[in-house]
Amino acid sequence: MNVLITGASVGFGKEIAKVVCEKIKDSNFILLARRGELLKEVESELKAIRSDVKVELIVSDVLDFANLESKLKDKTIDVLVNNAGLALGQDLAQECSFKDWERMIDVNVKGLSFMTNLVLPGMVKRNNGHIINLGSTAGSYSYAGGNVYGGTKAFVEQFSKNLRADLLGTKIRVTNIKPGLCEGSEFSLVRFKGDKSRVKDTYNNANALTPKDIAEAIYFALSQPARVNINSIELMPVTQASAGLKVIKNEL
Ligand code: 8X3
Repeated sequence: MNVLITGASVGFGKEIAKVVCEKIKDSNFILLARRGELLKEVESELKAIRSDVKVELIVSDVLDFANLESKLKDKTIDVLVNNAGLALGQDLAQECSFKDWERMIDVNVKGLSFMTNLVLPGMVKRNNGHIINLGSTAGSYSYAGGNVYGGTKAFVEQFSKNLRADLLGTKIRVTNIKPGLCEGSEFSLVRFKGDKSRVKDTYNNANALTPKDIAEAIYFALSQPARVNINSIELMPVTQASAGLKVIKNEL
């Protein structure tokens, strides 16, 4: 089984590779990310888990379309994990920079759509494949500062559902994984642009999800019998919930 993971150098991507490598004995990997040195470390970790695993590394941005097209055009991909994505900022919409919004739209929407568009025809031709998209609870629930980030993840949700509609009659499966608060990746460090105290505040005493929790959810979707499509898995730490609407009681 050939598994292509984007954003594979750290965090969720790395953990997904490790869990799948360990639990699916015939899994081989194409790991894609911008940072080659970190990818090499993931490769070593996978080889330590299973010495017979085949690993190919592609050092690229998911937006480098020409490079990815040439590197991936002849590959057989059985599983595409669209993991690359980011949040930039958690400010109120009126205070955000459009550059941040644009980057989130580029990676989370354009990058994910491009990878899917590239890999899907081969899957359909072989009548085999599973697309795992990394959505978010932020695509289903609103919160202040979620603005465009949540919007891109709502795209992932609807895109995943629409893919299922288009793929009806094939054996290809599509799953949207929607994590809530998760610690142990670079997500918040990127979101808060290196501000470690905001990262600390975010996770302090929250007992948040871990990348392993996300990877195990993905393994669950992958390991179902071929007749079962897990449409989505939404997971939050027990300490997090959508806690209803609120009213500000003053005169506006
Ligand atoms: C990230 C989940 O709660 O930080 O996708 O927005 S949250």
